[in-house]
Order: sequence, then structure tokens, then C-alpha cells
Amino acid sequence: MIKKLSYSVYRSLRTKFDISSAYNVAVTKALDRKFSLVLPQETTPFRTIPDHIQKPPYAVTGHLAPKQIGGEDVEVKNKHQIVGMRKAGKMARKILNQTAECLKIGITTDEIDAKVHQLCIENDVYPSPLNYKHFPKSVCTSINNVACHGIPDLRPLTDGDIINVDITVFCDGFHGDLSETYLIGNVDEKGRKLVHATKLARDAAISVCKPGVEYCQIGKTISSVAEAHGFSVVPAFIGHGIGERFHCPPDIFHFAYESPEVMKEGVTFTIEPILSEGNDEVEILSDGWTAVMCDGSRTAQFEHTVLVTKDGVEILTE
Ligand SMILES: [Co+2]
Repeated sequence: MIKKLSYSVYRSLRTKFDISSAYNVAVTKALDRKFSLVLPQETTPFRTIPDHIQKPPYAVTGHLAPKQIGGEDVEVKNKHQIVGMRKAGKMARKILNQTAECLKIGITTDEIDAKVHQLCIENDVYPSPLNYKHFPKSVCTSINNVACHGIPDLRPLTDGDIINVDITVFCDGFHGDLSETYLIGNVDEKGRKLVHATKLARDAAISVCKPGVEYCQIGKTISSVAEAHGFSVVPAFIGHGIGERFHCPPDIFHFAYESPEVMKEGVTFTIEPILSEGNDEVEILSDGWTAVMCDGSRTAQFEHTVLVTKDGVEILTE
């Protein structure tokens, strides 16, 4: 799951910002598109998690207690925390891989959610998105023009869809977070290129990380790969520190900017760029979550959780 960039920070880093355009503009243009334009549909009731599974503090109330918010310091993980992060990352990967096996034309995103939910229960872990700031499901499923935070519903996957499945698990007190974008049936060439370039951008960014490197090199790398392939970076969503908390410092921007802050050994964070085939502006729909592209363009996203090591990074969700 991805963190929303605060508008004030966003404005201080970028001059162009437009979130006001009406989404129905994109909808009226839908007929010109070779892929299906996705809007939220009806969904099923909240699925519960058995009492014996360890839950993050927000699981019952849906909101974050003050001590889970804020704090400016970037935490350097100790040995115990690193062991926990490795385990959570591996578990998230295992559940994503098993979920991916069921992706095919006709399956609904709600069925994907049911699968993720069941796998979490079988593995004694909590699906971190569930009730995080009242998110109603156990996984985010974001198709075509949905940039991120799509809520699983009764829409079946259609030939030519590209779908991001974003899994986070809370495992023995630690969160592990990753996502991938999958091709459903016959995806046109531009869609396939978008998915490929997004994965390249994430992996290129991972490869520049090591102690002493500025965090802004991540955004610079992602934006140069995106540009080289003719795509834009969606700046409104950012990677995040992760550990006992789902989202914590540092913020990881995916666009080009300048900042002197450098990486330290023992820090864990996510890198999760969203690339668009069109404009980079998003709108959040009235459900409070679904982030759609204002111009109706498709997006892809790939995410890993990484640990900064002595001379590079360890990918915890590989
Ligand atoms: Co994330």
C-alpha cells in the first residue's frame, strides 16, 4: 500500500498541481480507448479476521493512535527488527505469488480479495490494508486507469486489463509490503510497454540505493527511466518507511527533486513508483480511496520493501 503525499509538501516540490478536473471528462472519452475504463462497482461486506491472529493497533478502530503517526526520525532497525522484517517480506511475497495464480479473465477483484484474506488466515498473518484508515478490504486491486488503492468489488477482470495487486501483511509485529502489475489476456503493446517500463524503473531505483546515497537519487532514477520510455511518473503517491508501523519516515518520492538527506544502513522502506501513459494527475473518488487518472490514462505500479545494507540493499520482498 502506498502513502499519499501531502499537498503542501507536493506544492513545495512541484509547481504544477491540478486535482480539480472532473472525472466524468475521462469517462466521456472512454469510447476512444482500447481498454476498459474502470470505475468502482458494488462490493461485498467486510471480512473479519479470527481473534487468534495478531493485529496491528488500527485493526479494530480503523484509525491510527497518535503514537503511530508522525515522528520525524528515520529508524535504524536492530537485529531483532531485521529478522522480523525479513519474515514479513517473505510472507507478503508468498501470498502475492499464490494470489497471482488465480488471476484470469472473469474473476472478480472481490474474489481476489477473498483469496488474499483466506491466505492470510491460513498463514496466521493480518492483511495490513484491512481497516487501515477504514480501508474496507484486505488487498488493493487497481486496474487500468485506477492508479492505486482500488477497492476490490464485483467487476470481473476483462481481456486486456492490467491490474496491480498490492499486498501488505502484518506478520509477528512487522509489515511487509509489495505489489506487481499483471497482464490479463491480450494487452495491447502500449500497455505491455508501460508495465515493463514501470518494473524497470523500480528495479533501477533499487540498484542505486546504498548507505550515503541521497534519497532523491531514487526519484531521479525513476523519472529518467520513465522519460526514456515515454511515460510520466505519478507524483501524488510516495514510498514510505515501514516496520512495526505500516507507514513511517522516510518519505520516498518517485519524481526528480533535490534533497541532501542520505540513506543509512539498517533503514527499511518501500519503493513503489506508479507510471502513467498519459498525464500525471490523479483524483480521489468519493469512496475516499480509489485514485483514478484525471485523463483516464492507464498506470502500472511495482513495489518492493528493501533494507539498506553495508554496500547496497537487500530486497525483503523478492
Ligand atoms: Co507501500
